[in-house]
Amino acid sequence: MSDVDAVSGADDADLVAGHEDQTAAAAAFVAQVTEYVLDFDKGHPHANILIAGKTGVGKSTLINTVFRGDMAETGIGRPVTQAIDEITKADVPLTIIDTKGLELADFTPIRTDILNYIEARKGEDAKTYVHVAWLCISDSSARIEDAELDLAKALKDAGLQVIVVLTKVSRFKDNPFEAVVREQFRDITSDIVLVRALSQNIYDDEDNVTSRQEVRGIDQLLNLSYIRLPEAQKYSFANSASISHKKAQEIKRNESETAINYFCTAAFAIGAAPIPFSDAALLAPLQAGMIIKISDVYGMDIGLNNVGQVMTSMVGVSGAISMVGKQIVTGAMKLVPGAGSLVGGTISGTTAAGLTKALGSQYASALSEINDKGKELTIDAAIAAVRKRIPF
Ligand SMILES: Nc1nc2c(ncn2[C@@H]2O[C@H](COP(=O)(O)OP(=O)(O)OP(=O)(O)O)[C@@H](O)[C@H]2O)c(=O)[nH]1
Ligand SMILES: [Mg+2]
Repeated sequence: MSDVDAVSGADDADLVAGHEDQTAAAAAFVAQVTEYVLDFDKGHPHANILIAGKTGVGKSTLINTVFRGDMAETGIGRPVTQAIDEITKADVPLTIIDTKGLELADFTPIRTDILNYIEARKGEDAKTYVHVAWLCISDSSARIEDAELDLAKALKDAGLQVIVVLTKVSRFKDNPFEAVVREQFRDITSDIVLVRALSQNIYDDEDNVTSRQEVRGIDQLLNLSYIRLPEAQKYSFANSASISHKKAQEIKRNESETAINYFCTAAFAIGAAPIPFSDAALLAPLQAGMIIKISDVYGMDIGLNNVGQVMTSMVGVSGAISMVGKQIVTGAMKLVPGAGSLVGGTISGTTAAGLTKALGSQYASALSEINDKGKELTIDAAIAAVRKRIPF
């Protein structure tokens, strides 16, 4: 019998606690997990993206293609001024600042609106800052308006990272309009991205479909925006991206690491003064919080009700999550080579962080594996993938 088995055997008594104790323990567990999740969210606020461009250039279409949840269609638009709409959607940690009016003859009042708005958001809190702007220009327009150049310059002067997005692009290589845009915007930004947010058929003169142009360029836009956003907003941006894009999968994997590292640091702090193994349940709410935030970044809302099921399935134990904290940690030991023998029956900060990292990494790998196979991310699929990785 290993040390771990000996220790976990001694804890079985916990599982036969009375029903009332279980309810109270479950409520306490939920409260702790919620606190961990809220703390994480505080440090990883919404990503804020301003989008500007003449009417009909494809702003809404682009938003729906890049992000999950059909943001532009199904999100809630809050009109701030005549020119500005803030679009948000529950469970997508993103604020789109949709602006309009760039085509108007007198653009001046709108420009003032936008700049005042950006300034006001600076005043509140670093979390409300708008850092990145997508200035959309239709490739087919083949000309650049003074208002577009003027707004791009003003946004840059206001401290934003301006990305010029050529929309509805047909030809990506040696695009003549791209060269014009690069030249005209050279003093403002070199971030120019060509996109096609909708696929389209190409027809010959007999109206037969001769070929099809697929959605393209979104990965470059995702990549550039991700790079340009401040660290704190990267997690939310990755979370909000539609998983159908290759780059989105990559940044989601990256940001699941951000979540894992965050919770490992918290676990290390708990074990900084080594905790007796009997207190191992202290780590379970934190690890549950981590599983929730890893799920979130993949756009999967597992919620407090299912997190226990996912965790216990990972470590081969069963029972109410609130009552199996120690068993979870015991199970997690099996994921960490060498952690099986607990020196003096205590968990050090390093062990606590190691266990947490092992759980998080296995879970994130399971999710990205499901995604790589092109399967839908569901809780059942996640549990099945986790079980396959860690057979008990
Ligand atoms: N073929 C093709 N059509 C596109 C593309 N992007 C947008 N469209 C079409 O262009 C039209 C306008 O797109 P929207 O996304 O509504 O444009 P918008 O910039 O949001 O327009 P406003 O909200 O009026 O300012 C729609 O019919 C879209 O289907 C694209 O990449 N390719
Ligand atoms: Mg629109």
